[in-house]
Amino acid sequence: MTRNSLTEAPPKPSKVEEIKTASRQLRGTLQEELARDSDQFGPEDIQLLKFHGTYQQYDRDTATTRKKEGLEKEFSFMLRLRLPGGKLTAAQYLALDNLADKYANGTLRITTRQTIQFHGILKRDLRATIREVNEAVITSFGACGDVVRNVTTNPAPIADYAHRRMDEDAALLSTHLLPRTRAYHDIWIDGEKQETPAAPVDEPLYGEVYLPRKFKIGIATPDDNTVDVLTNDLAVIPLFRDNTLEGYNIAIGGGLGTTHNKPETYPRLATPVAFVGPDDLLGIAEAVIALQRDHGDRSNRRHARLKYTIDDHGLAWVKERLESYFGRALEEPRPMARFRVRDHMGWHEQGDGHWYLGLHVPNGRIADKPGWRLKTALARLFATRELRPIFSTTQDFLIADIPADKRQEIEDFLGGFGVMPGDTPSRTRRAAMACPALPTCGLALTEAERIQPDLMNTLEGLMAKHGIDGERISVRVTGCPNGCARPYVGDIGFVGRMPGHYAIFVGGDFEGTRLNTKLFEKASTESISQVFDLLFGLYARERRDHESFGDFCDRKGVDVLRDYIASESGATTAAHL
Ligand code: SRM
Ligand code: SF4
Repeated sequence: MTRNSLTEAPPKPSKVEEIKTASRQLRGTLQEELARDSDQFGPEDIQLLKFHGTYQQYDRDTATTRKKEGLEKEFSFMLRLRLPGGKLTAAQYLALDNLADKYANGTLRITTRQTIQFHGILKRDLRATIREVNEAVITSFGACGDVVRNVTTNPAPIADYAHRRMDEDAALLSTHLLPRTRAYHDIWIDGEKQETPAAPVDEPLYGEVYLPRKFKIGIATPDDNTVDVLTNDLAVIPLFRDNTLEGYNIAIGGGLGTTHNKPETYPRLATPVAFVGPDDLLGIAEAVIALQRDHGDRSNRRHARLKYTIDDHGLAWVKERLESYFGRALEEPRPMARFRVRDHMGWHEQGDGHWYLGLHVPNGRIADKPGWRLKTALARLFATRELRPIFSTTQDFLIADIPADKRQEIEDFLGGFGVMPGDTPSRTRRAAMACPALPTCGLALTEAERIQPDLMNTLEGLMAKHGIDGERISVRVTGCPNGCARPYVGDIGFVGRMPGHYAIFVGGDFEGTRLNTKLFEKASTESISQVFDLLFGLYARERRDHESFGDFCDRKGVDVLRDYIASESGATTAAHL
């Protein structure tokens, strides 16, 4: 739906656009607010805080009771960091571990974009936390907000050219695409010392109002699509041959956020549009960003991602504009192999005489629990040995650079804290993800992280009952349709609908190349077990050789599966759905 510029007035920019415009390059009144004795920020500054990597949240577990008692909500802040490719040093990890205890809720949360979030920071500690993050040579700037977010790539520390190059590209894009404003530095790092108002700096890429919406970049080879690269606004797919980089296939317009009952919002996988040479990565990234900056919808934030810009204008129009921003004709995307996803859990050789160990971290929450003191174990491990931490886009942790002869010692060390790398959970459990949802996420309609262990127990029990427990099925749970744990590309997606009820999606693929389809709009948690008892039973009986659960559901189609469930379960399940 392109607008006729001669006859129609331009649509009114959204409120957030007005806030950005008036913000003096993302400053707003953050500096003044920080000096104020209060536990929260005003509504306009809350929007600007996001660009600085932090969200104002409140404890949703206590809010209702406190309201009844006439008390205010308990406000605190989530702080997200920017760690391209999930890579950091041991010293940096130790600094973050320390900050989790000093200012946050004592946990570190690995995100689905392979970085870290702290939860529970009080306003009075926010500046100190950000300063100390900065002292560890890490930034939270641009981890959220309408800019390029953390760039994701393959987590594996394999000592070959392809992996090194992908890490370098992630770091290069991340640094090059950071906003230039000095607001972050002035507010959080220099803080009170600043006396004269800062002069505006040039923002050559983002301009005065930054992007219409968040913008995500992922890098992956077809050989290992752990990052679900096609869910990004800009998917970079390097093609290597004989240890040289031929160039990059470029796909654009991935994005998953939707809104219940608004069919005009939808998940979308990125469409391949071009192939560019090894030296053209920054050029093509800037071209795609400029296209979205100039043509993205700034009036409606639910319609502001690149995926809608592409679908509204059509691919031919988009390609033409892209070529003009890029400055020359674009080559068609080159053929590439079928996508695969490798399992990074357990022990793997790096190719340089060292090994890496992948540890599954349920929902990415690095914490100490009775009998499983992962947080302490990791802190002591990195404090006493020359090893390297890495976060994955599956919310897991890799320990890199382990000498071959130290493997047993590392296992024994971790075992002392109840962390048993040998005890790898099932292939399905290792691939499971859930978003934080309640109690921190202000948008959550249901639980996700907190119900995921029970849900996985149920599903694993049913898989064992039907003799399919050796299968690898991806299960992703979110507390609302925004899709933070990428539920629309898993074999199975549970998407929070209303308390105790989830929309169920099936038929995606493990490789992240096919969206799944909604099977039920609103299933109660009790009915989930009955639905999957029937589905797994059917799959065990009727699957073809080597057919995955996602492929099976896709082949059958949701209408057939729904009819089958209705006929087998009669009124019982239907009543709960
Ligand atoms: Fe997300 C908003 C958590 C990855 C789509 N996301 C949020 C907020 C900040 C809620 C809010 O706006 O108030 C959540 C904070 C919860 C909390 O308590 O911490 C939140 N998103 C997360 C994380 C932590 C989930 C996780 O389990 O790890 C992930 C952090 C990634 C990072 O490090 O940058 C996270 N979010 C994603 C992904 C997956 C991805 O990028 O690979 C998606 C789907 C892909 C996409 O962007 O389309 C995603 N988050 C959203 C959306 C919907 C965007 C849209 O286009 O409609 C929102 C809501 C919004 O932006 O308005 C959102
Ligand atoms: Fe919050 Fe929804 Fe994202 Fe979950 S999917 S973290 S509930 S915004």
